[in-house]
Amino acid sequence: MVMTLEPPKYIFDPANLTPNDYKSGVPPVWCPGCGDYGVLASFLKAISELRIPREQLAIVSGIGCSSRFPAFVEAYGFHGTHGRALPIAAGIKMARPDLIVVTMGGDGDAFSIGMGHIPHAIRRNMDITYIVMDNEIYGLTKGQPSPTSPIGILQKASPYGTVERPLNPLQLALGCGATWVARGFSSKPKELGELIKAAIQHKGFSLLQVLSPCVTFYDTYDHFKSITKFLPAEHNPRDRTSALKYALDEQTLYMGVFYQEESEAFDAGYAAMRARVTTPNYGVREIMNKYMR
Ligand SMILES: Cc1ncc(C[n+]2csc(CCOP(=O)(O)OP(=O)(O)O)c2C)c(N)n1
Ligand code: SF4
Ligand SMILES: [Mg+2]
Repeated sequence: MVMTLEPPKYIFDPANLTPNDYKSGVPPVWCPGCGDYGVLASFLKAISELRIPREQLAIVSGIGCSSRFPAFVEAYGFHGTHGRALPIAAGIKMARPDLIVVTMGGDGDAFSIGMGHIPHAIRRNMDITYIVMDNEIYGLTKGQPSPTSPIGILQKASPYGTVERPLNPLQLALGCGATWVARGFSSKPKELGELIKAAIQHKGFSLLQVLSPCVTFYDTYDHFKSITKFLPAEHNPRDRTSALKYALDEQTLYMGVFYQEESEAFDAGYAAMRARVTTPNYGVREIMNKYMR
């Protein structure tokens, strides 16, 4: 008797996807009203519109409320250690260059403990998307100031106000030479979804800062609504100087693609280098004979 095997249920038709197809079934545990819900909804819509097969997507995070993200998406997920999402993502991308690798996390995870990894991810231009959900606070640990908190912020851990100036993530990325830099807002889900799609489609490292308020420890909804604006049409995203000018504006938090440039991603250069290494004259013994005398 010939048996016909039914395809496993987790393989689904990538031509017919909805955001719900990417829900893992694990209900998000964020506080009601947390901006991260908006980011999740925009993300699910973006990946369904890009028709990314679930087995082609890897989501990597560190630690924080926002870093719980991989649990809620039906894809490969890696909830890593605090600040180490980028090196984990880089390792995954090196081992499986065919995967779409998206790193998610918070401002603390990215710009405090994880800060050392960012300039290197940028200069390598690995094909990784980094979505930083910036609530200007450490949410998970109950409201300590983060590197993006404004000066003077009053919190339990800073009862007399902080004296440190905030870091500007877009200035950092542009200054390090990033090939794709943008800012979105969780309360603008349609535009945020488009930014997520563009970030994933960019060949190289993309940094998307998403303003995503923490309603419990530092509710910035009204502030962000009053200070955000889309980049004007005359801004040319291929002009790094113009991008920096808008990134440095302290009166307005501009949203949109600040900068984009097509240049060789790490993966392509690395593959070409490997092809040179594996030629017969470059076996381990030959290399040792040549260089290790
Ligand atoms: C090595 C280490 N140091 C400190 C912590 C404590 N810790 C967990 S999450 C976090 C900050 C999270 O802030 P952020 O990345 O902004 O995420 P949010 O919760 O705001 O989304 C800290 C300090 C930890 N888990 N591991
Ligand atoms: S503590 Fe803040 S960041 Fe964390 S889930 Fe609640 S609202 Fe969101
Ligand atoms: Mg945070």
